[in-house]
Amino acid sequence: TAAAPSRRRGAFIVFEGLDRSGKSTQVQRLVDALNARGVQTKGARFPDRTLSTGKMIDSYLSQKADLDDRAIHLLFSANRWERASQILEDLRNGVTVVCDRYAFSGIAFSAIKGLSWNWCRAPDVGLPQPDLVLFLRVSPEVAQQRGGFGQERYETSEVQAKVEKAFTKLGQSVGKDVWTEIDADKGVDEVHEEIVRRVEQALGSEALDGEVKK
Ligand code: T5A
Ligand code: NA
Repeated sequence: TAAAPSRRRGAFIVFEGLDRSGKSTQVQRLVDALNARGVQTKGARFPDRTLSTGKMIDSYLSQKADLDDRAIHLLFSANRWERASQILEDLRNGVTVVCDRYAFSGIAFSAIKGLSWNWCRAPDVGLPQPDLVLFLRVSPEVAQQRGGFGQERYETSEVQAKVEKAFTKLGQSVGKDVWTEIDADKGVDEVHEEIVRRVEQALGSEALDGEVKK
């Protein structure tokens, strides 16, 4: 596929999924593949542990610090807002941004604690909206084969099962043209090829002639 004409904005592509669904692996593969085709592309990830809010989030996830459920929710959102203007600038300059987790993770991981969906959604309202969400669906059995659970918060089969339900509900609230599920039980190459097919369709979208959705 040829590079998109320069008058177009970049595409905002978000990966979501459970632990060990292969998000980080596939983000890197996609960034490299698009750049190799002449589509200027950058990677991003949330939480971004290098930002000031990211340090507090890192302490929370690694269980060095405890925080109120609402406080950590707002920090995850603030972490996205810290990066938002850079993402917007890149997209407007024609750079495609491929992001490892975004606001869907924010809602899913907080809603399972009993916080209301509307309260969870509110702090992310106004952030750049993805043109495409790739939800990597991995079965618990396959995820298990990719290594045991780590020491971080949320890395238990109980939490993962609840989060999967929350993601499924979120997916139903997002248009099918934006939210797309990928069978992530398959091998790295096979998953990558499927992702490239979906992304090629998104890069052809007329939406990229317009402004970034918020
Ligand atoms: N969170 C996040 C919130 O609560 N609120 C928020 O707002 C946000 C943004 C962050 C945690 O924070 C929560 C969610 C998370 O609990 P993280 O640092 O993003 O955590 O960690 P994870 O995304 O969970 O990272 P993982 O490393 O577990 O999963 P990935 O990125 O999905 O998987 P990846 O690519 O690192 O691969 C894992 C292993 O599997 C292999 C890889 O080589 C690697 O060893 N692998 C495959 N093996 C076979 N076949 C394939 N297709 C494979 N793909 C990868
Ligand atoms: Na990861």
